[in-house]
Amino acid sequence: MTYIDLNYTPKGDDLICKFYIEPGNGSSIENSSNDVAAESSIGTWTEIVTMEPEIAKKLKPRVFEIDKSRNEIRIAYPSELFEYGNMPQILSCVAGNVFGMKSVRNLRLLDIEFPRELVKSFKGPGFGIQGIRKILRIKERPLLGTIIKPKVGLNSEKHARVAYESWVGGCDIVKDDENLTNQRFNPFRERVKKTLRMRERAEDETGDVKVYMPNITAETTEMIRRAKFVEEVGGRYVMIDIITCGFSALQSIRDLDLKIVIHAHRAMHAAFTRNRKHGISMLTIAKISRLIGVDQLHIGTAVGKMEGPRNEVISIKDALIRDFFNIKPVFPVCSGGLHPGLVPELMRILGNDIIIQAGGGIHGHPNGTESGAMAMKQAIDAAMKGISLEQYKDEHKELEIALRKWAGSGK
Ligand code: RUB
Ligand code: CA
Repeated sequence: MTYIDLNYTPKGDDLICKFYIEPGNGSSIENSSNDVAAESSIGTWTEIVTMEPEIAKKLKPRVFEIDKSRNEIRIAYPSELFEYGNMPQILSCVAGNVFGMKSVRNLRLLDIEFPRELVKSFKGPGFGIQGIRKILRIKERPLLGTIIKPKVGLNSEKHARVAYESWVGGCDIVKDDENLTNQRFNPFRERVKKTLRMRERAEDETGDVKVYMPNITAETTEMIRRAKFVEEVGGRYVMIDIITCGFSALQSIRDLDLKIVIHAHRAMHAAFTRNRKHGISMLTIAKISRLIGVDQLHIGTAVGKMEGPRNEVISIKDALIRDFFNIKPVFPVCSGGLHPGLVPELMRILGNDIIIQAGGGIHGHPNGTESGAMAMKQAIDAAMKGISLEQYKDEHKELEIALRKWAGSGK
């Protein structure tokens, strides 16, 4: 059976996947594309006697585009192939066995276009950018967050203390790191209670709204207990390592419909997003996460310590905020190796609708966390006013010290 139909025009309810493809030994791009379309839908390695013409008629996908100069193909899948609202099932089709077939040497899922009805079967973010800006009462500037450092090791008292210093220095958001959950040296419930108490103190002292994002990452039922606990004790946010937990676990949290913003950390994504020829693009992960319903997602920085080309980071940001049927826009989070000296460039590339997070770039300030937060906030203020850091630092000593310490780093 051939799945190639270059005259096919996709229908409105088709799901369209764009792949980068390198044929395996001896195969042509046409044959390999055919194999990908077959394995991800109704076919297998040989003709089968159980195949009925009706099945093929209803469920057969079409390879409708083959661009040999770029090794890119597009496949249109009839939406009947998919269970609505079931992301694991959708991915088991279009991002499942295909990556392991001998027929492809390399295969990368570059993008998925979801049809309206399938989109409508997911909730999307509960809050999104507008909802979050409303909670924090910040209209235009980027939000400023920090990750408590060291990543792990502080006890709950010290953790709460560092959080407090970050907030009074000017951070809006304080978050746990991706590998801090419920270790003995810093138990989850104790940490949440103590840190939220400090949040109230910081709010009283500054008159601003502050938020804490405890990392609830765990086995799903435990994660649900933790999310409910956060809501009970007055938290407004949770953070989840969405790749290590899995999309289904994420959906279980989203489906609780708590009055809680969901921050998504993407630790482990690079195991399959980094290789430009094989795996799944971060753009695809971003779209999936938005559909299921994260409110904030790490997208990279285009500057700083983490890998990720500038144009790719921009396209991920665009995918999080552009119109997507009824699905709210997700707040893009820039994080990884950031410090005040990189802020204007970051805002120039990505705009103001971002969350800027710094861990080392705040807690590494020679005068401590509070000064570190002040320096980051000063850098944002300078960029918002269109004043260069060189000029702004003359009147802002925290910024001046930070710029000196990290001169040239991350550029
Ligand atoms: C950053 C940090 C985050 C990274 C992850 O700390 O803890 O885990 O942002 O990378 P620091 P990404 O500011 O000290 O570098 O955001 O690219 O997923
Ligand atoms: Ca981290």
